[in-house]
Amino acid sequence: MCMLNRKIVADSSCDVTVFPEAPFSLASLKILTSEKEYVDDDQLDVAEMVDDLKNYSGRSSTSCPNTQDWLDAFGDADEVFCVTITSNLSGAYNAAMTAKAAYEKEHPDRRVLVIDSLSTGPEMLLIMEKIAEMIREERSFDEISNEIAHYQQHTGLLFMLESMNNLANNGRVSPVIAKVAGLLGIRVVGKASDVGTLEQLNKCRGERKALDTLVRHLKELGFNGGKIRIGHCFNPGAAVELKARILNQFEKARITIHECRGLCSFYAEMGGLLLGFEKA
Ligand code: X90
Repeated sequence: MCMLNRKIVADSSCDVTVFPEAPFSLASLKILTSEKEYVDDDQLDVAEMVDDLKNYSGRSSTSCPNTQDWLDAFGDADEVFCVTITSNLSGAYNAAMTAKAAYEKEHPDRRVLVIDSLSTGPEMLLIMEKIAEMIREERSFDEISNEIAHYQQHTGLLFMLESMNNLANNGRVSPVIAKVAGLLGIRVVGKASDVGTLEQLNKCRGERKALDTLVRHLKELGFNGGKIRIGHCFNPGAAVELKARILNQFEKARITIHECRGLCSFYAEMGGLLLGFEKA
C-alpha cells in the first residue's frame, strides 16, 4: 500500500497549538488593536493579551487566515483535512476554499477536504479528533469525507458568556443581545445554531444557574454520555464545576478541559466558557 502523507490543518480558533494525534498545522487568526497586532499562534501570551484588552478602550477587531496562510499550513501533504471556524462569522472558510483550489490545481495528485465546522473551539477539536482517529485507521479520503459530514450531525456547541462586547462591536451578534450580557451578574447561555451563528437560549442570573442551564440543554440536545471538550477563558472554576455536574449524571462521559487561545478569548472574553459535545 502506498504511504500517503496526510495532515490535519485548522485555524487557531480550535484552541490548540499542538495536536499530537496526527500531523498538524495551525493557520493563525489575528487580533488587532490600534496599538498592537496579536498573532494567535503558539507564541501568543493569551493572559497578556486579555490583560492589555482590559485596559484598552479603543477599537479592536480580528482577521482570519488568508489564502497564503492556508497554503503555508497545507505544506506538502498529499491529503489535507482542513477544519475552519463557521463560515457565517468569518472569512476563514472562503479563504481555505480558495487555497484548496490553488493547491489542487498546482498539484493534481493532491487533495484537500475543507470542513466548515459551523462552529468553533471545542466542537472543532472534536472534529479534528475524529479525523485523527480515521487517519490512524487508514480510512480513505472519501470515507473520511463522508464520515465527518455524518459526525457533524452528531456534535454541538454550547456557550456561556459574561460579556458580548467584542462580538457586538465586530458585528457578530446584535447589540440588543450583547446588552443583556453586559448586565451585572447576567450570563448569556446559547448555542451554535444550525447555520453557524450565535443563538441565545437563556439569560441566567449568576454562574451556578448558568451551569445548571448548560447541563439541561446538553441533555435536551441529545448528549448521552459521549465526549465533551470544555474551553474556558480564565474561568477554570466554572469549567471544573461543569465537568463535575455532567459526570454526576453521566458517569462515563469523557470530558477534558482546556484554556482558550487568542481568538476565542477575544470573543468569549474573561469568564467565558465553550462546550463541544457529542449527541445522539
Ligand atoms: O474572521 C474573523 O475575524 C473571526 C471572526 C470570529 C467571530 C466569532 C467568534 C466566536 C468565538 C464565542 C462563543 C461561541 C460562538 C459560537 C459560534 C457558532 C466564541
